[in-house]
Amino acid sequence: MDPVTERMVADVLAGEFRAIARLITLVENGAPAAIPALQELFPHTGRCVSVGITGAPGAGKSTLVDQLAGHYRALGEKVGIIAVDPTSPFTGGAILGDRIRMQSRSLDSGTFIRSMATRGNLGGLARATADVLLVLDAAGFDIVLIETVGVGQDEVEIARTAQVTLVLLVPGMGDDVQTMKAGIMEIGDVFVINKADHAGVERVEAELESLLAISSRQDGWKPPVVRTVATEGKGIDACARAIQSWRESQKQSAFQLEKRIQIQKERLLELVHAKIVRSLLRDQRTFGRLDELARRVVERGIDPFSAAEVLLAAWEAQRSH
Ligand SMILES: Nc1nc2c(ncn2[C@@H]2O[C@H](COP(=O)(O)OP(=O)(O)OP(=O)(O)O)[C@@H](O)[C@H]2O)c(=O)[nH]1
Ligand SMILES: [Mg+2]
Repeated sequence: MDPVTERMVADVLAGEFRAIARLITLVENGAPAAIPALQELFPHTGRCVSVGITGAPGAGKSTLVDQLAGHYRALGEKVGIIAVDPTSPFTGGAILGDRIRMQSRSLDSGTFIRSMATRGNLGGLARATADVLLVLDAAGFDIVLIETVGVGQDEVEIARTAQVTLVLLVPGMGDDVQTMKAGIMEIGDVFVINKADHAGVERVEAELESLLAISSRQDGWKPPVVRTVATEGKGIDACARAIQSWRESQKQSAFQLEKRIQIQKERLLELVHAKIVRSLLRDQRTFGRLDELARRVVERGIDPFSAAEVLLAAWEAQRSH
């Protein structure tokens, strides 16, 4: 490892924010220099708890994250916050608000806050998030809170990188609970009804409970439902307790271990996939053939399956040299 990377790794292990930020930028940009650093850091990981917080735009995720951060800070824990997709059209207006709100937190040396832009590449972002978690874990953070906006499949992927996922609902969603079912209900380990100071709490809670009653999870966990008023700090303790009880229940769980192995398997295949593609494209001739083949497929001169075979053959020929 070059001395610069070595120095950075040592600084990350010492918990230095500047080094952490620098390495995260490398991870985000997919810089090859990040790999040896992550390899070096990996043996120092495995202690940190990651919590995904997801829900509709404006549900109060940032406010809740801020409150939870305060809760864990009061217990003396080091807290990392990752806000994913602050540049989405939904949140554009909230960035400034987030900044102001989180400023008090960021002055505190025990809290590290980082925004991650999606740049239209959510698959890559889920992977990058996992690597950022690795960095923060190695840097000695006890808990990392990951805020993701939305209810789509891509957010599900990001949420899967966290150990426990909180799904935020708000009163007045009506039938939305039903429509949310497909994407997000399965990933919720804890359901939080935020803005419990608004009318309609009972209704959304009843709908949620009835949905939860008919859906049984393979791991046998019954997701608790917690009410919060994030702006007033109400229900934060209950929220933290729900996270804690989930953790306790999963420690001994063989199912949970299987799930983590499954996720790891996908991640390893993604890495291999990315590496093969990179290696394939590194060869200028193969790269040139990609252009040529794509054009021929469009012109119907070759079918895409055969074209893929041609590329793979070129890659294999290149490797055997
Ligand atoms: N009345 C009430 N307002 C709340 C509560 N929690 C958050 N809010 C307000 O709801 C608005 C949105 O809160 P945010 O925390 O920015 O919500 P968010 O889910 O992070 O929003 P995006 O990141 O834009 O998707 C803000 O004006 C908050 O002050 C709550 O419990 N009760
Ligand atoms: Mg937010």
